[in-house]
Amino acid sequence: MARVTVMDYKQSIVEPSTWCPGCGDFPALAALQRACAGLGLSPDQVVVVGGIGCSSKAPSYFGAYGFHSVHGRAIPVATGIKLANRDLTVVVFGGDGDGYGIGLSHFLHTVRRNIDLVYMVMDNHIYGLTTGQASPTSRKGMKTKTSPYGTAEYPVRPLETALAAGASFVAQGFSGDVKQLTRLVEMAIKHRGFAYLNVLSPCVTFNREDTYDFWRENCVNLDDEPEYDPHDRTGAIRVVLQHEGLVRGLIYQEERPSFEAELPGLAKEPLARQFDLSFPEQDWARILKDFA
Ligand SMILES: Cc1ncc(C[n+]2csc(CCOP(=O)(O)OP(=O)(O)O)c2C)c(N)n1
Ligand code: SF4
Repeated sequence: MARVTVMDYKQSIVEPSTWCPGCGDFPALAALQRACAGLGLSPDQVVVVGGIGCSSKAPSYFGAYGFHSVHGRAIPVATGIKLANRDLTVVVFGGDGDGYGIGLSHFLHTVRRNIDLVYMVMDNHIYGLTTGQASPTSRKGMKTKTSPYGTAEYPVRPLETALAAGASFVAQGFSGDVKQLTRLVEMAIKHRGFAYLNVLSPCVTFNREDTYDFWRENCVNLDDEPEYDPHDRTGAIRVVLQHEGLVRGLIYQEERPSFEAELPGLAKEPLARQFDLSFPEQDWARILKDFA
């Protein structure tokens, strides 16, 4: 194949995008496109999986394989894809509602299993697609459609949660800094194991509190902290607690075998190549007819 460029990854299956102008998901998707092209990955070796939400529509806007699944279940779908063919780069791209609400248990179990996936969460602290209800990461007291007097609950704190659950890679990026975000995505793709990347990605339509300016002004950039050691889990938890989650950059990374590497059945060829998976033409036609 000819040299891969970012334009290969910009080929959208669905045009035009339904994302609002200024949505933080645009730069985050651009970072993923740049990272895949920058690493020279061929689009036929990349799969993007979404659940349901604005952010979860990413597979439709990305020039590679994609699977737009159901709300909160993107990680199990991605796990199946990865275990069937571990040669693929599998990226889950979704929202905080999708991943930290209905999908939270999948997140925790995948963290501890250390399956070799990239998980990018567009954390806008709101339900975007359903037009502005409180999400699991909405700040306590935040006024939303479902909390007109302010939310009564403390938010899920995903960075601490992932670190405490044993994550081997934890990073946080910001849609207002595509350069850093692209670098973090590249590191996440290269990491062997579950690479969790929370992205502070403003919803410009339904969240007027967590804006580009708010995050730009209030986030500590770990790239500017030369003393910070991203290989010390206790230090990572400390820095996240100290800044109440308002940090960005690589927070923690540890080398340890991925789930697939621990399974003897997957040690040789990917499963997809161990069996004949060819599918008769007439069966395709029958399945497509069922969905028509
Ligand atoms: C099982 C199920 N429950 C609820 C919904 C309704 N629903 C669709 S998207 C969504 C939340 C979207 O928020 P988030 O995942 O944060 O993504 P965003 O739209 O903000 O990118 C909800 C509750 C659904 N589609 N399926
Ligand atoms: S509603 Fe919010 S999250 Fe959805 S596309 Fe618009 S700005 Fe983005």
